[in-house]
Amino acid sequence: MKSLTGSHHRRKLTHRAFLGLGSNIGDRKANLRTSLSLLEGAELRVTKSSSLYHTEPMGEVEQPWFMNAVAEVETILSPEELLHRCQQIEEEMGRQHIIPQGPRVIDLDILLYDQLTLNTAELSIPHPRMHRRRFVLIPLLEIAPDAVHPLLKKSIRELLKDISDFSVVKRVNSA
Ligand code: PH2
Ligand code: MG
Ligand code: MG
Repeated sequence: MKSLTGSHHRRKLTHRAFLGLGSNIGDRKANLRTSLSLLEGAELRVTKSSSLYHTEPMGEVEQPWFMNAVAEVETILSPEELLHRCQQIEEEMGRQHIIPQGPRVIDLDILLYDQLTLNTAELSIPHPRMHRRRFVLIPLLEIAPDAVHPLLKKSIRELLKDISDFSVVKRVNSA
């Protein structure tokens, strides 16, 4: 067995990840806030969160407007553990998987996890559509303009310059 003290690559204990939050059923603002407080715990701290945004639904499904936000988290959870934590909260909050890409009480997506790239049947990091979505990049610009997309090697600021999504993303006036 390997000695604990003599190990030359000690595993990094905390990771920085960005999560995308979305809701378009019920009290959307309350749903985003509840999901953030459910995420917090001994294994995960929410270190930054963006403003909330009213966003035009993207994709094929006709559905109500969303409220979206992003959060920076510090966590000791692995990517898979973090995914399961997000899914557990989605379930706890009553999310039903009826229509793919359709209306939901809460959607929690892993956008970035350190500079990791990962592609399994269960999970792709970075989120495969994040660079094409204003409802993700605009809130990210607010809290992490210089975060780099590990595959495209571009910052959030740069990704937004190239984007061909012109859907409406309006910051909610905080009062
Ligand atoms: N999520 C989707 C599909 N379309 N549109 C907006 N504006 N916001 C979302 O979070 C969203 C969407 C599927 O995850
Ligand atoms: Mg999702
Ligand atoms: Mg999603």
